[in-house]
Formats: sequence, structure tokens, C-alpha cells
Amino acid sequence: MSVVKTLGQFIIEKQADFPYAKGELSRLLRDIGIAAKIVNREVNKAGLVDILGDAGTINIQGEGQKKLDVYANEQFISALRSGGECCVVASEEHDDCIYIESEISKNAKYIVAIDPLDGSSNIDVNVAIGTIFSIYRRQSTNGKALISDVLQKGSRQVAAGYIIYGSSTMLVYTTGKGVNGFTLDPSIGEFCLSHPNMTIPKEGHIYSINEGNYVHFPQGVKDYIKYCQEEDVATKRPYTSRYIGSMVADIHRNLIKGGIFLYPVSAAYPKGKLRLVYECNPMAFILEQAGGGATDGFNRILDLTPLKLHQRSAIFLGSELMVLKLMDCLNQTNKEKKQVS
Ligand code: P6P
Repeated sequence: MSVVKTLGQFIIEKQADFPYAKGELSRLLRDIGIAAKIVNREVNKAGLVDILGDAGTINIQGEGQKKLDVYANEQFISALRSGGECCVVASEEHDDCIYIESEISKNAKYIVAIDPLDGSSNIDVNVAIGTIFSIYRRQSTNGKALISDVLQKGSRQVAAGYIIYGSSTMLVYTTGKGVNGFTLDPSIGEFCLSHPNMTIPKEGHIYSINEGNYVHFPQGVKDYIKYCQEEDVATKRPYTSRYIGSMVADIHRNLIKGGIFLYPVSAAYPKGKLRLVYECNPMAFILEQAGGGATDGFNRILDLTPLKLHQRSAIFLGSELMVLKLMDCLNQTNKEKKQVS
């Protein structure tokens, strides 16, 4: 009988990896885990209680908020407020940052950027959805935290993770020393280590993209899609197309099986759809820590400097060799453009 290791036990055990750690980050990760269990309870009841459907409000993205969006946002912010380790929360559901200035948080060192419930369009049709979070250490040294504490490069994250509310509920996170996955055991109400040291295969045979936007994709992306669809036994092509429309679910599958997730610029999203601070950066940190790659097509995602809280970016991330092949396709069309111009 293998010994069950809970998220709490694992966090404390790994705290030793950080010699100067005094437990603040451990407590912060614990707070996020608790909120995730509360949100999971409501997600699992969705359809049985009046928590499906629209909240009748609009977020800064101009997107209609679902009741579960609002609920999840409230739960994570409440947990971060009461936990005392977080001084600023940047949430997809709020126009501006939430500065926590309570007595319990007066010495808080950490910034949390969060998409409380990603994949909202899937909530009412019972498809997997997720929470994505990113953690930074504040750079300002005293007084109220600053927006510059939030708009740090992704390479400065101290931790990142996601929760996927699917056939089972999992919490996957990294603190820069590999990626570990925990599955919620409802019988004991604990996230238990189920996927230690997660690594993404260097090569994969799944590509995930909304091909409905094909006509507006950059030529290099079109070339890559055609590459995925060509017959070639040696490279096991054509690849399989799998797209759920829920970033956390698509990336989680590719992390386990190998594959590439692509959200290029398009007519509707000329700068890309996914948000750099609380979607692209945390997912890029996780995938790099799992041995994969993450780019906006030209730059490493983690090297981008956010200028605005809700700024968007194109993103291509997954198996290292698939990301490199995509970049070859993009670079090739750029060379051809330069030769012509
Ligand atoms: P599209 C969900 O709304 C989301 O933000 C991500 O979870 C997902 O990957 C993407 O948008 C889907 O966008 O345009 O393909 O529906």
C-alpha cells in the first residue's frame, strides 16, 4: 500500500529546498489549495444548484461573467486576504489590482495573479475548466505595493500552477524545481500526490488550435498546421487535432501526452487572446519546468515585460521539438517576406 502524500505534507517537505524560507510561500500555496477545494465543491454541484448561467455582469475583458466565475473569484480573493501572505491580487475578473492592506497582511511578501475560472464558455456544457495562478515576490520594499510589483517578467515567478476541474480535480504546480500534480481525494478532502515530477515528452503528436480562425492566422502558423496534417510515417504524421477550448484542459492533456497548444493572433484578437500576466506566464513557467517550451512566436514568453495588467499575447507552448518546428515555420515566412520586400 503506497503511502499517501498530501499537498500540505509535500509543500512542507519541499520548503527545505529554500534555505531562507520561513513558510510564507508554503502557507500561500496552502491557502490556494483550500480555495480550490471550495470552488471544486461548487463546480461539481453545477447543474444541481442555481450556480450555472450568467451572472448578468461584464468583466474588464468585455466578457459576460458566469455565476461560477464570480464565485470562484470571490473564494480565491477571500482565501488570499485571510491567509496574510499576499499583498496584491491581480484577477482576470477585476479591472485593477486588489491591494490587501490588512493588519494580518502588513508584512506580506507575495503577489498573486489569477484567472479564477478559465474556460467559462464550457461551464454550462460540463466540459473541464480550470484556475490558473502565478506568484511573484514583491520588489518594492515598504509601504503599499506597486503596480510594478505585479508587472514583472514571467521569469521572475516564484511559483505557478493550475487546478483542473475535470473527470477528477487536480492541482499542478511548480516552484522552479520541477512540476508535481496532486489529485483531490474527495473521501479525505485532500489533494494527494499522484503525478510526481511531471515532464512533457520532447516530441508529441497532438496539436491544439481553434482552426475556425485559420484564414486570419499568420502564414507561418498556416504552414505549421499543414505540416501537422501531412502524411509522413517516419514522423507519425498526420498528428491528431485535439481542442477543448479550455486552456487548462488542453495544456494539461498535452503536458501528459505530449503536444503543442497554439493561440496565434487573429482578426478578433490582433494581439492574441490569452492574457500574459495570469494565463500565458504561469502556463509557460510550468511547461518550461516540465521540459517544454513557450513562445509568442518570436520571444520566450517568460522574457516578455508586461506593460498592462490585462495585456494579451499570442502563445505557442508544449513539447520542445514541436515548438521549435513551429518557430522554424514562422522564421521561414519572415525570411521570405524580407527577401521579397
Ligand atoms: P476560442 C476560454 O475562454 C479561453 O480563455 C481559454 O481557456 C481557451 O484556450 C480559449 O479562451 C478558447 O478561445 O477563441 O478558441 O474559443
